[in-house]
Amino acid sequence: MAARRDFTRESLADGVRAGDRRALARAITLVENSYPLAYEVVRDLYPETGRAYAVGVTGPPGVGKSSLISALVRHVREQERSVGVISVDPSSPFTQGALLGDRIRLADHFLDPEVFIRSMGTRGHLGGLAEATLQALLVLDAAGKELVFLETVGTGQGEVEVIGIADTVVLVLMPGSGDSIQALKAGIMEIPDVIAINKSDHPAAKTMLNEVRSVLALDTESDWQPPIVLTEAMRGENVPELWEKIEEHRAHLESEGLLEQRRRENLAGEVFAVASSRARDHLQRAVADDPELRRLLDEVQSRKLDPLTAVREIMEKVFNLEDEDGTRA
Ligand SMILES: Nc1nc2c(ncn2[C@@H]2O[C@H](COP(=O)(O)OP(=O)(O)OP(=O)(O)O)[C@@H](O)[C@H]2O)c(=O)[nH]1
Ligand SMILES: [Mg+2]
Repeated sequence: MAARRDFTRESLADGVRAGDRRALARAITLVENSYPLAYEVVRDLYPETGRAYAVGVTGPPGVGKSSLISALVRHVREQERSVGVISVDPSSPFTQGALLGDRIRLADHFLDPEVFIRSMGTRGHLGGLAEATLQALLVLDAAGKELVFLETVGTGQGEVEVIGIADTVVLVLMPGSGDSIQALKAGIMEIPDVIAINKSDHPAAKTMLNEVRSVLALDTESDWQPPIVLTEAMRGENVPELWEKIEEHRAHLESEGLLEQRRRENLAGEVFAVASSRARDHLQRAVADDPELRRLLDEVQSRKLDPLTAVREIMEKVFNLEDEDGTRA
């Protein structure tokens, strides 16, 4: 899927600006495969972004994130708002694999020209999923999507970079998501802005609600107490209420000037996340390609050289860095 003849840097950027589906699809495919043209187009579009509101939806596998997003999309479409959905599946090596399940659940919206849905797996990204997600979000933003939902599977840490660009983060749990409760309690998982306990048709939903409440009660300092909504995505139960809570969070951020602050922090975080991921790749490649650096690793493994000395030498050689390895007195 190379950049085809029919799109140039200018025509692709213009197509995205006009919200043209074919241009959008092409731009995101290029983003996904780290094509230089995608980089140039996002660079051209970037000054026009910052208008879309990004809602991150995270939670353990199978809790109903896609189903809830589908229901939320239905709800906001009644208000005539244009929507983008990026569904990120870090466990899927193939985009197609990631697509299949979500396709079925989001299929209701495929005929709606104001809804653009895209799944992304890990294939093809040189810069990792955080980079691809950020770029895809910027493309949808430039295309004038008012709302963008970012879905990613998460149990605490790995998803942070993907979801870290969201303005409002919704954590979806279901009866039986005990591990997530533990992760919240232990502070491994960040407290989200809104919590949905989905599959409320399940008999243990109320128990789950109480458990989540008791964990949140531990935090009395924050000026925003995350609301908890019991939902049933399949029947659209309490979906308007969930959307209302998301809107309330947005209003909270906007009224206190916190949205601007959060976005600045998110963008800085993304720059560091992407740069770190690239630096790591560069380091791994450099070590793999350099027999002398590989020998340092061997020596550590055979206990001839201590790890920090190896780190120091590798950093010096690969990044020209000295004294950055914590070995200072
Ligand atoms: N009983 C019940 N089942 C639900 C509800 N919401 C979703 N499901 C079902 O739960 C399963 C998983 O739903 P998805 O929306 O794919 O969940 P997900 O969190 O996006 O899953 P992954 O993306 O694979 O992590 C599907 O079989 C849904 O039909 C609900 O409210 N009640
Ligand atoms: Mg899903």
